[in-house]
Amino acid sequence: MPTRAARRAQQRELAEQDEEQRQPSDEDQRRRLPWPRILAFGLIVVVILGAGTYMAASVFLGQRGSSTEAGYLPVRLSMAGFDPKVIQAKAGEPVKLDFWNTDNAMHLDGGGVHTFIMDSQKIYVKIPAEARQQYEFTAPATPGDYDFYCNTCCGGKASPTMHGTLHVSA
Ligand SMILES: [Cu+2]
Repeated sequence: MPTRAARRAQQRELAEQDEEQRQPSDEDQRRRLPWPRILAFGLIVVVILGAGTYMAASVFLGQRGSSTEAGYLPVRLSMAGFDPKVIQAKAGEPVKLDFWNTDNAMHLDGGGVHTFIMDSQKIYVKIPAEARQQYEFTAPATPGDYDFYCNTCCGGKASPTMHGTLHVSA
């Protein structure tokens, strides 16, 4: 019969052997595991950077629409038409518009250009792709609703979405 001490020594030896046998497989796992983690980490980085870029771009475009030169009304031009569609003015007084075209050159047939045209006032303004442009003119002396439109995209003058109204009050 082995003594208790001898049995304990044997158990310790067995435990050590177990650990030795386990170690290589642990190392294998360590060698194999990082790859999915690295890929997941990379994916997260890409998603975060993408979201950050998108948000930065939105903020930038948003600023173009809200913070503008004093007295100028931001008017956005896009495939959806004019925003706002109705522009308020006082008869005979200056109308100051801050156009910003949110489409890029790849977007439209005419190289991304939108136009602001008022036949009644002989106004023709061309706003290049992804550009901002201030324009000032004098409102008609006669109160009423005056049509304006864009003729470079989406059916142009024939398309109702490409029209807007200058509402002139006395
Ligand atoms: Cu247009």
